[in-house]
Amino acid sequence: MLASKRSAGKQMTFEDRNYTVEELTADSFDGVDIALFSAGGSISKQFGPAAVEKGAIVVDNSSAFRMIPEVNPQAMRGIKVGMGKGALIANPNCSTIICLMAATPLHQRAKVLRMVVSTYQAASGAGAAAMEELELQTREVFLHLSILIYILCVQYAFNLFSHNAPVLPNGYNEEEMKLVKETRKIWSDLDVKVTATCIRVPVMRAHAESVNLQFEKPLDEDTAREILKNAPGVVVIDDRASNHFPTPLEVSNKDDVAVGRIRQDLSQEGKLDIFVCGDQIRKGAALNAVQIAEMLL
Ligand code: 2RA
Repeated sequence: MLASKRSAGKQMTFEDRNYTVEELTADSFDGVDIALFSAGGSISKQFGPAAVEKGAIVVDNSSAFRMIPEVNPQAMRGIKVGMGKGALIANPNCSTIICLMAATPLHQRAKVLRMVVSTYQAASGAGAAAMEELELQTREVFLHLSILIYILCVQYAFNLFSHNAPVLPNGYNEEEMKLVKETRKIWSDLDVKVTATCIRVPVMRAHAESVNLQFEKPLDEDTAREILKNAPGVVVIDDRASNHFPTPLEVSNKDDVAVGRIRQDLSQEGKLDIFVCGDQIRKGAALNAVQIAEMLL
């Protein structure tokens, strides 16, 4: 386990085993087969190439090209531990992974021409501090200390706001443009039209996404539901009679992405609406990276 000099020496426990954090240096990768990076883009840029140079296969949670095992395994063709040279494989952004886990099986059947995504992203996507902030603020609001929040900081509790990523000259923020660009990369389709609106919501760790899909070939809702029921890593929760559909709480701490509200778009022929929920920490980041690493063995 590698980290900055400041964290070196700390003890971490994972599955009842203790690990001592070591300082990350360019020499940290001698004899390493697989290196999981999740320390932000600048660290990946600085140390990813050094790790590849030492022959490690880097699975990176922040960089250039993107891979979801159930969606585009071909992106890893020929990359294996012991092949005698390193490689760099990147985890897509969490909102992209969760969206494409449901949209891709439908795309593979009827080719998506245009995708409109509205995301409702959990605090976990902004890090552990944001989760602590949400919990603290929620307590404070109930303890009638809310005036403190309005003075001090962004209110997560009982509030939602446009995603905290920087807004670009085109008016989209970086989170939205990741969905646009990564979908085209992962589907190897530079023509697919994607637009997204990413919102941060007062939910701890699972993202929700409303997705409208326009297809090249006809695809009815019953066929779409059957495709999704058989899609790897996806569970269908679509019970209209009891109004039971995916919720962030129901998918939290679970590996599968849940999809429901599967229906024809009544505003235009050839379109479907779906609603997707997935745990941002698991399938949105850590699980996807570990699945990539497992494919390398
Ligand atoms: C978010 N993209 O803001 C992040 C998760 N890594 O939710």
